[in-house]
Amino acid sequence: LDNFCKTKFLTDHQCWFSLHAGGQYEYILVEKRGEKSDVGFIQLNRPKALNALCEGLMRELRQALDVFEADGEVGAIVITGSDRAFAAGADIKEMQNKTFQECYRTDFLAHWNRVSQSKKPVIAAVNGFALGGGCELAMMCDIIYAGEKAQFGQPEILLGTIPGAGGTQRLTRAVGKSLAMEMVLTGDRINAQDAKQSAFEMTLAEGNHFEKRLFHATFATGDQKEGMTAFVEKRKASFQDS
Ligand code: CO8
Repeated sequence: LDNFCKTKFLTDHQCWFSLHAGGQYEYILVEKRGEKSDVGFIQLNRPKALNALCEGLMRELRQALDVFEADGEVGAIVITGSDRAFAAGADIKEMQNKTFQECYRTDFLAHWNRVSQSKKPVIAAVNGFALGGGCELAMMCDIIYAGEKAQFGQPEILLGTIPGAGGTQRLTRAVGKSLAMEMVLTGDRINAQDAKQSAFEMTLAEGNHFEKRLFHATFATGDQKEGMTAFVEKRKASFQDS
């Protein structure tokens, strides 16, 4: 992104418009909104996959955040999805066949934290499914506004894995230990009313690091392979505790 703008000698503002007009983004829609064009608006736009967070989408999200952060006109950033889905989680088809070694060596999905590192306030406007990584993405934002149709959940257990982007940590702080454990251990979802609880703000580095290692370790199990394969093959998983 930097190179793109630098080679064209663009200012941040021009860079943004150039990217926008040039359709550089495949998985997100990006524009500046508000009377003063001071709201950076990012819409996840992968409708056929319910905004599943594939590598490409997350890369573009980081790029858009970089552009808005560097843009002096922008005061706050909004991340949203569609009525049907904020995001249905990390892309299961993309990670289905990863090995433990690969996850560990590449520190799989480590860069997802970018959203929580934004220097400008980030608001998640959530409707529809906010599941797994989608729920975690929403919780990385500073404020969550949830619509009537919002459904939050951490269904990783149904895939033979665990939350890997802060779910075990941020959810606990957002809805309390009891409900968080219930959600993580059953995969059950909650709606906006249930989720309306106290705010959270933590650094969470240690907890997140520990969680990431355990998340990676699930890729060494047969149950993760079975859970994700079953999802892709549209059948119920048959877990063997392996
Ligand atoms: N990944 C890939 N594709 C997906 C995903 C996903 N997470 N969710 C939905 N899709 C796809 C489906 O495969 C389907 O595509 P196709 O038509 O090509 O088969 C399309 O989106 C529509 O989905 P459905 O037909 O299943 O739609 P339904 O309305 O019947 O169901 C659900 C909607 C309930 C949302 C269902 O799609 C579902 O259960 N999705 C999976 C939800 C899930 O398990 N999310 C967690 C993923 S794991 C995760 O996020 C781990 C995060 C770890 C982060 C670590 C960071 C360091």
